[in-house]
Amino acid sequence: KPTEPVFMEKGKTPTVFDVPDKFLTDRYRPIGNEVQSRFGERAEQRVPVRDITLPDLRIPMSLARDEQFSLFIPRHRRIAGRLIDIFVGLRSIEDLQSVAVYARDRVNPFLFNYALSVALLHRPDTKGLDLPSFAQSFPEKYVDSKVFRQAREEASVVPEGSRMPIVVPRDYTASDLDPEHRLWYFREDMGINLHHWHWHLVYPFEAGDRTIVDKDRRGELFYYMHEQIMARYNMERFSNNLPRVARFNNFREPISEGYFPKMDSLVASRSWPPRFNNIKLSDLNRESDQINVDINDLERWRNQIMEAIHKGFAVDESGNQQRLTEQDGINILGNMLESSIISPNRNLYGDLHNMGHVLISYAHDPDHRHLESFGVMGDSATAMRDPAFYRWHSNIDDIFQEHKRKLPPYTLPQLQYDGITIEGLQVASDGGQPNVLSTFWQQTDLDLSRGMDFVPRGNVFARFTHLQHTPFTYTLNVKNASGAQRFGTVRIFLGPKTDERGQQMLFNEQRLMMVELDKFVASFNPGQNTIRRRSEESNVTIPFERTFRNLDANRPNANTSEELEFNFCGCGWPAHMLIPKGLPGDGLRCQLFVMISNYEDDRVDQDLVGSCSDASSYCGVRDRKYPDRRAMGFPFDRLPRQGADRLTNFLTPNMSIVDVSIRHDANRVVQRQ
Ligand code: CUO
Repeated sequence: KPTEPVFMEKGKTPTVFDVPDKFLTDRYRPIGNEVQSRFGERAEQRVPVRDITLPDLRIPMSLARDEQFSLFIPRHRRIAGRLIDIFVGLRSIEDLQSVAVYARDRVNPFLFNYALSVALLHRPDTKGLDLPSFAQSFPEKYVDSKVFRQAREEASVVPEGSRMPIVVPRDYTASDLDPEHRLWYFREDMGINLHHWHWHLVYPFEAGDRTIVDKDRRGELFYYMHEQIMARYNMERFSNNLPRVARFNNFREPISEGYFPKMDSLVASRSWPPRFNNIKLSDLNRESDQINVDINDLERWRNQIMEAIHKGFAVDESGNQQRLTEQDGINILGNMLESSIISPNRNLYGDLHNMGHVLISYAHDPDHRHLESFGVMGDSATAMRDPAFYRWHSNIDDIFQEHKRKLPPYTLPQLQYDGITIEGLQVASDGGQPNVLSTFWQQTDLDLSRGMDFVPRGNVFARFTHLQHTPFTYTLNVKNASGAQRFGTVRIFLGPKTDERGQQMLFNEQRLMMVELDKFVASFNPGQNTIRRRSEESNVTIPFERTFRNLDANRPNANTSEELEFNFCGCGWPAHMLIPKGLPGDGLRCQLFVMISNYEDDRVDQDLVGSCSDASSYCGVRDRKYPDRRAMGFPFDRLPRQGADRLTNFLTPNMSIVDVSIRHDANRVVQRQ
């Protein structure tokens, strides 16, 4: 569609690209002038597009415009890698713009958006550009398909300004007959799915240019970010009287949890296929996707990886041993298991995690006889909606834990910080009682118009419901007996106090459900110190406005330089999901844990100015090293030392815990202002 601006649209100024004739597709070339003038009339801004020699787009164009696109499918990855290379390799922004405009009318829209986004994030000359929110470009991946018909009707009948938001029902994918459905607000949360999509955008596992993949500790971060998703999901399960996730480790067993997404792809003009209850995986042979993978392959790869873990080394493609050391083993394993192109040996260790996504996403049509595309598990933008995601990732996480279980437990000297003692710890919600956190529902409006075709234009909003909590403050009283100023990293975690049977948890189980809430560096003067920290400052989250940036193009700061920081930067756990939902009444019983570690052992010397580091625990920092030298998940990433069977026995003076309850008020629904 020649009218739709690529990434230049600023606010509501209609923009049109003045393109050389040869840029028009065959269908439009004969009526080129008419098309250009018809759409050009309303344009307030015209962007000239330079006529350049165009690169060979045959490979990117080999994916049809109306196909679904998945990074998990090797053929699609190769195609995407090619397009990324083309975009990254262009010499100037003007050339990039020309090729992008040309490609946009020819290349599959998801592929185009993905490859251009990766290129814009990684080219030195485009790092300041604002990417439109993915949820706005492709709302079809985030909301009930019914919303679109209603939105079109609203837009064509009601003038802008008088339009009412279309209310996305609270839980539209299933009924309470399905216990798994209690988790709808987590699995189908737009912010969580955007975070996951963005994370994989920042950490692609394949690209022609190795430097795009080979980021500092990316394999370890793959492990840790997904481990935290599992910890968070298990806390949410406890918040809904459900047991923790059962690993999907027998690949031949039926998957009892079905999922019916109720979403339509506007691009593919097809519904996302469902997966029925109790479906088994099958060997895949889908010629059009060039996929030929057996369950047996998954099993073989898993066994090879397990063997590497038990032997303590991987074997690379030249037959050399690569040791899985205390320091780097987890990073190598992450790349091996995911897998990424920096896996030590993709022939031997295969592509376990990615292919698990693919097998699950094609369980309904393994040989393509019904001409169906993949289910939501096949796309990082939608995978977290499916209960099977958590069963699969629980299996993946357990393989990582197998390696972690082999490492020596942390010794007391590794955990202690001489002279630093936490003497008091409290958390308080604004206007609430101490050590009680509260959650409720909130409704927010999202403008869908950018991702839909209709006239007349103008905003149409969908109103969706999500979890929210009352902001809170941690207060720490810390004694520094060292006689000098000291620096420490304050590490804050939250875990369930009891398991699904109501029993006090063993440390070794609880540690795997410890959710990181925050991490920051603080200085301690000799004597008594009081540290206060707000929940909004968390080092794992990004603020609501950034998760849904461009929500409203008319907001005061739209398109100013402040917003240019918001790129890498769309990665981060959504702030509204910082803490689990909890339970009504007395609430969910949790333990809040705080540790202060010696900053001298944690520090990574680098300049973080202007590098958007505020969700660094889960997302790293753009173009920088991971900003904490300790193993990710420290101090909970290893088995406890002898005698530390409960969290209370694990504590050293520089740690502290307090009981906290999370209370959920299901009747409180607040409209976001
Ligand atoms: Cu993020 Cu399985 O890696 O989805």
